[in-house]
Amino acid sequence: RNLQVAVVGATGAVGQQMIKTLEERNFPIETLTLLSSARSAGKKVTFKGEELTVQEATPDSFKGIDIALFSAGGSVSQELAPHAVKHGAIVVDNTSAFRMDENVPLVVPEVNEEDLKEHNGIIANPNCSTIQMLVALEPIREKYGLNKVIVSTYQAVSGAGAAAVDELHEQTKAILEGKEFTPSVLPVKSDKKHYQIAFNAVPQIDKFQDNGFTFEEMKMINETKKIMHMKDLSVAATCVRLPVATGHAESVYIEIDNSDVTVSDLKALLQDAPGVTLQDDPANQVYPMPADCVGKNDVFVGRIRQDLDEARGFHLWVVSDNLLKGAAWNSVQIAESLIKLNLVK
Ligand code: 11C
Repeated sequence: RNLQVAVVGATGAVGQQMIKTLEERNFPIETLTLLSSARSAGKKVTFKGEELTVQEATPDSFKGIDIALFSAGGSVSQELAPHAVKHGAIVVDNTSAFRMDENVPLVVPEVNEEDLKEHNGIIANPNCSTIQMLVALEPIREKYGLNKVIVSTYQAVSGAGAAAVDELHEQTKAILEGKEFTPSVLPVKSDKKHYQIAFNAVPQIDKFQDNGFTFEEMKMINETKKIMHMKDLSVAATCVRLPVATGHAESVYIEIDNSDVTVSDLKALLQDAPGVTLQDDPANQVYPMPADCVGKNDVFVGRIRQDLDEARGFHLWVVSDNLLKGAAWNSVQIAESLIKLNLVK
């Protein structure tokens, strides 16, 4: 049957991509309800050639809704997701509000789709940088075992929202024109200091925790262990923001259990892995880059090398559109999996 679907945060960077993805996938929708804060209510959005008016999200907005895709910030999810569940909806939440809650499955369909069967109304969509890394690593973990991951990220500003993209454009223009500017969004809008992002690299994504890691880094560490069901996996992350609009890149070092694996084995494995496009031909300078990945749902992997000292160590370069597989597409894919597994009543 066709479903009643709601998008909460419909005017945001991810919300817009969710609507586009629902349309592109021809998701079975009876009615699409677009919800936002009071500030954005009244805006018009086109879906399948029809102009829809965005409405203010309230606890009563979810009557009759089957699936609600949330991407309007953690506090909105905290407040409204329980109301949506009470009205019978399944919530797919793209914020960090419920990710580490043990009653909430945290799902990347290529990795742990079966966890959806344990849901209690809310399903969490992982952080963008975690998702793309795990799509690349899961086939390796499954076949050869995994015991260590060290990742450094090169993340795009759209991960911090549309205002961060505007800030990158405005600063770039100001610098090229020799004009003054005052950073006010990045690295973290609500933190004390703001720094230039244009022509820069900023080693802070989200706020610092007491252990010296940022929250983004801790998300990559904790979410990886939860999704892979490996609480003892050794994971470390350093997350860096670059002046790229869209497309996160990651340099990932892994150590596997098996000591007889070659680069060719890993390439053959990833060539056929779900959700992965292998772009790895150094002789012809073929490797993934954010500019080529924008607008595509896959995770792109290249630069696969064996470590020069550790036979079980490999280096990979992993790139994906952070608004698609990192957010909107993974959420819609979860909704498709819910239908496939017969979990939508
Ligand atoms: C960024 N990864 O690039 C963040 C955005 O927990 O869903 C996603 C935040 C989240 O800034």
